[in-house]
Amino acid sequence: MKHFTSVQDIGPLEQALAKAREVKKDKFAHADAGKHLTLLLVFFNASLRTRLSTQKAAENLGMQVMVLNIKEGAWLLETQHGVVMDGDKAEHLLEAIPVMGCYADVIGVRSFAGLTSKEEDYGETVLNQFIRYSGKPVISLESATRHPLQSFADLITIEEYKTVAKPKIVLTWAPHPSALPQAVANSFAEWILTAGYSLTITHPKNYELHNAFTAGADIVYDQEEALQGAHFVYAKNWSAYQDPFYGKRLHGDPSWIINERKMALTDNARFMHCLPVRRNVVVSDKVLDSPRSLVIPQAANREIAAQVVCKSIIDSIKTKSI
Ligand code: AN0
Ligand code: CP
Repeated sequence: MKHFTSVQDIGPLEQALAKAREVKKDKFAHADAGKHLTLLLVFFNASLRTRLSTQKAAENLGMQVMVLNIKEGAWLLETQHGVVMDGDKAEHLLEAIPVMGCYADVIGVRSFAGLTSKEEDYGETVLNQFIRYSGKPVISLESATRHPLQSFADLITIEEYKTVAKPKIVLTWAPHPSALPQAVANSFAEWILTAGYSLTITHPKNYELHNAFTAGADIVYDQEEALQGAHFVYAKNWSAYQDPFYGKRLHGDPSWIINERKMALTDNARFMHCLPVRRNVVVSDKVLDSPRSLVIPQAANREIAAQVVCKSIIDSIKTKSI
């Protein structure tokens, strides 16, 4: 694997899931594989799970890990080309990225959607500059349009907890007080559909996602109808994708919360969320605290997903296939 930015990069999912099961059996089976290789994790946005799980996964493989938080102690970075840099940004990505590439063998990048320009966000302008100018393998730690490490962990979790071969999986929009990216929802849809599962997506009108991610899913505007018979309920807020509403929080209709009454419509479904989650806005305490909730196993599987990805990149570096 050269870069890891979407489900396309991981190869056949059956093999990736088999590797995840191997990692889970013994996290330290390849404890020296990454010796003398350095992973740099660059964060343009906040993170709890991604920073900890990816660092842990890389260290399980013997890699050295450096973390750079752009908003805490680094020079603020200009990302646009051709601008007169007389504002608050002291350094350009055009220098910063190749410099990072001098010190790191692999670079992980978190850069959320700005939600002001669909072209910039869906053109992945920051992630693509890391790929282009670092000369090193790049791992997405959530880019403008996707969060593949999260979706891989979500798929591992579904494989572990499913009780029927073809579960009914429902992705539901949920309320939130601010405008959030579409990345988690896009990626979840992409991975679940690529894995061959049927997916139902439910959201209020005007919250339609980009059909490049959702083609093949059933879109149901009535949340209660969508939840009927579900085995997994994956809740997530996202802002509008469609024009003229791109990046906007159109409303936070509280009736879309996931609570016990909604879960009672399902086939004893498991509740999933990538975290961080707003209690009693997205989901009620009772659902989140119930034994049906998988949010902690999902977070635990982030380490496993990251380790499969890091190992695959290490193998490519060592065999000089990249
Ligand atoms: C982010 C998002 O919705 O993309 C990160 C989720 C992993 N969530 C928030 O900003 C609350
Ligand atoms: N789920 C997830 O990516 O969490 P963080 O934003 O805390 O990394």
